[in-house]
Amino acid sequence: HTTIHRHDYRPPDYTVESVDLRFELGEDTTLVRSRLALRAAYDRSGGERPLVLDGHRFVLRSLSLDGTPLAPEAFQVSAETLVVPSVPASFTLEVETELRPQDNTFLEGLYRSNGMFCTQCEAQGFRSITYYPDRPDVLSIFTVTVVADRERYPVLLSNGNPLDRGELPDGRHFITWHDPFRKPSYLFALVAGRLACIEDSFTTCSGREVSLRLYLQEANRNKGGHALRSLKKAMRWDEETFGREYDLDCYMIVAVDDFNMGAMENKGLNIFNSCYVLATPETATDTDYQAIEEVIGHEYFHNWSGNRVTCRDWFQLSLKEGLTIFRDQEFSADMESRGVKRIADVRYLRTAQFAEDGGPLAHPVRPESYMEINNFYTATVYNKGGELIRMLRTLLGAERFRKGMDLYFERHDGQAVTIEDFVQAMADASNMDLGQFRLWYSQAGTPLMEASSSFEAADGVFTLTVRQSCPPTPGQPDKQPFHIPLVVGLLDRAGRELPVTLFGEPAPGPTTRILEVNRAEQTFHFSGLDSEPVPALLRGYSAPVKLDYPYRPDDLVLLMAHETDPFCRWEAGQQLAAQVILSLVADQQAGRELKPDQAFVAAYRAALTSGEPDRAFLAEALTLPSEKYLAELMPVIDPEAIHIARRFMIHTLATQLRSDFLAVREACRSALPYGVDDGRSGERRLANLCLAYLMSLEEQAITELCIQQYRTSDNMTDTMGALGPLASCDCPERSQVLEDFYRHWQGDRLVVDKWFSLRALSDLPGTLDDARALIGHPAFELANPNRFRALVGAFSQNQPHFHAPDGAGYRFLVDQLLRLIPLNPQVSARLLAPLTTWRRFEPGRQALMQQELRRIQALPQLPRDVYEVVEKSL
Ligand code: HT7
Ligand code: ZN
Repeated sequence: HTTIHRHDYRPPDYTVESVDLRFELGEDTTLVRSRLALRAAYDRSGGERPLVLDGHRFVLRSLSLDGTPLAPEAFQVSAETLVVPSVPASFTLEVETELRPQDNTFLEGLYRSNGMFCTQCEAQGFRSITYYPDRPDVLSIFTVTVVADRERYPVLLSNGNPLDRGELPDGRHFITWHDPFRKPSYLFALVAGRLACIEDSFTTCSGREVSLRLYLQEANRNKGGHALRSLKKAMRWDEETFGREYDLDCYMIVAVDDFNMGAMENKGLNIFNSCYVLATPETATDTDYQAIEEVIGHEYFHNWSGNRVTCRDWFQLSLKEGLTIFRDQEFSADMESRGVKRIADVRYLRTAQFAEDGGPLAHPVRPESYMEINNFYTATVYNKGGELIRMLRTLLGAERFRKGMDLYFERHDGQAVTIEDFVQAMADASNMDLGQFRLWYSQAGTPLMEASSSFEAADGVFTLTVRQSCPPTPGQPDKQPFHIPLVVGLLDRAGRELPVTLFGEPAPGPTTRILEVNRAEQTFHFSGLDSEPVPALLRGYSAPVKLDYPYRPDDLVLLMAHETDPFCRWEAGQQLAAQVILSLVADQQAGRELKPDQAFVAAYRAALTSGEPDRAFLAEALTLPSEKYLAELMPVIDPEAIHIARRFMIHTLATQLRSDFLAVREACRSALPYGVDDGRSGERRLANLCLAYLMSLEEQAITELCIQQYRTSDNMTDTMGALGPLASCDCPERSQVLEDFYRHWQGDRLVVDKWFSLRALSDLPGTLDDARALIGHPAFELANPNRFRALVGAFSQNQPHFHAPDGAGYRFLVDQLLRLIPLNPQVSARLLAPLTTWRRFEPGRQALMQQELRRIQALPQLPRDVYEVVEKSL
């Protein structure tokens, strides 16, 4: 397996002026005829260069150049390419290939899912359909004819607009699609099947009517309304926020059950994992509804950030993904509660992305090399990439940032460009020097900011000193200082916001301000202060860093109660909780008795009974830091001690605040029927959080309350709110309720996924045995990524069980991966991630985790995806 380096990039030798594809879809074999109009893009006076096309996993049927079949000696076929050593400057190449989509379990290229044909071409799936320069900087005009049996496949779709349709002999029919926009092969899509369609329309800001069509299985016809509504919201939002209008006459979305990732932004024809489309109140939780809105928005926003302006090469992946993540986060923030959305995004970044940065696969937002590009669809490229865009907006200000976006789209519409082109547009539009900022794209690792302060009472000056450093990462032992926007505020002891006046500036300054940190150590002086303030640091989580400031517990309590920025207010509570839990972890490790921390209980009670009107925010504030986040804070992770300490805290709070939890839950429950977007999702969340705390008491009366909620619930949010705690409850009712749930929902694949996950995530001692048994359950499907993730993926997130000291959890994961690797290497490689963090554990677990990685390493003919992850992590 070879490594590809960013610096080896060369422009393509041949470009494709146009491509005509004809698919004859069959039950046994599928025939693909491709006609490429190719043109040399280099100066031929310096010598002729061979035509090299990518292609694999199909049978080559015929090959001709300008209408004449190529003699066998005129071309060479290798495992991954077709080489034609001598070609004219401009010519037509016709290629005929034969495929077996029904055998394609990799789920890339053309494959079958649930009786339909569909495609997934990003990043390099197109090459398993036909020979092609399968790279994002070759843009072409596609015309696609799809031929299939009319009865089985009444719906035939591809990108763009329908051009022609008709009947053919033997009960077949065809439709020809034409996409007027030049696009790279990774944005090609095709769908054929017996599908229901729900329709709507959208009038763009310039008055054009766009037909919106959502295709799904007939049985799911009633489940697409929310996705379509979300699409219309996203289309309007992009016009209003970024001035971006949709460009084709129709926008199609297809839901498929077998899909490696979340969704795919193919031009005019998005293909979605059905879990990001289908929802009814009975089958989807509030969180599912929000995720659907976000992913629908994400794929729609790609139409500009990704499709109209695409990536020059895959090292530039964050150009489209970081930017689009930022756009979808902002969309969701505008649709929901901005503060709560920011907290959720920070939570994800600090668990998933920080773990990447601290592990053997750490890479910069713009990687320097890869073996398998599919392994680089990571939280670093996506979410940290999104944070870099957010920092640019903070540094430039909203107005100049928008000017930069406009300039970027204007300059590069129709092009395949680089991250550097994006940053240059931002620099040009703002006249800012972003030289140092560019290091964020090239240096991996999470910077640490250590802050300290002092106060001179005599002259009322508060001094903040900030030191930044960044730990070494693979291939990058030393780091240069980053350009970091540090947004700060100051509070007095009564919790009032103070003006932030930099020494030497006229008073009073604004109540929040952006400090630009760009050296290894920097000092800021704030004047005009009567008493020592409490600083609110990193408001809005203004940079993806770890911040260390020696807050005293009473500072944190003050920030929890009074800070104006929702992130900082939430973060104060998280820090306080983390301090307390980590000291319990130390007690547990030392064999000391665990004792309640009364100051923390008091602070928590104050929050619980504060009457905070944003119930979703309150739920976030009352949720203890996750086991994974706590693990991030420890030099050597002890999953058992973390679990015990966190459970002890939950039990302590539930014991001491029992009546408060009951009262808040009661106040948040409503007799009204559930409504999507009824404005009560925050209340449901808080009520269910209170129930989860109360269930830790293992009291019969509470268990009955929980079962009653399960039985009377009219929506999946409250059903799961009851089932989650029940799944971890050692009570006789548990198995009845879980059985009842399965029996009721066995016909709904997405709900059955929830059932598998509930069981895999249970706290109870028999969870590993249960997970093993579930592998043999008739509803378990090895080859369906959602199902595999629901059981095996969820189990690997169950910290105490996955990290069982005897290694049985690791063994279970690898036993299942050994079966999945031959079927789906891409999904297998992603699910290996929890094992790659072995260096963070004590020697016993380290050895067990490595041993399991070696079992995979020993497989003959390891696929490139898996090989790369295993080799880099061992
Ligand atoms: N751009 C899409 C990425 C994607 C993908 C990548 C590799 C293999 C399968 C895949 N399915 C979708 C999704 C997105 O970020 O919008
Ligand atoms: Zn994306």
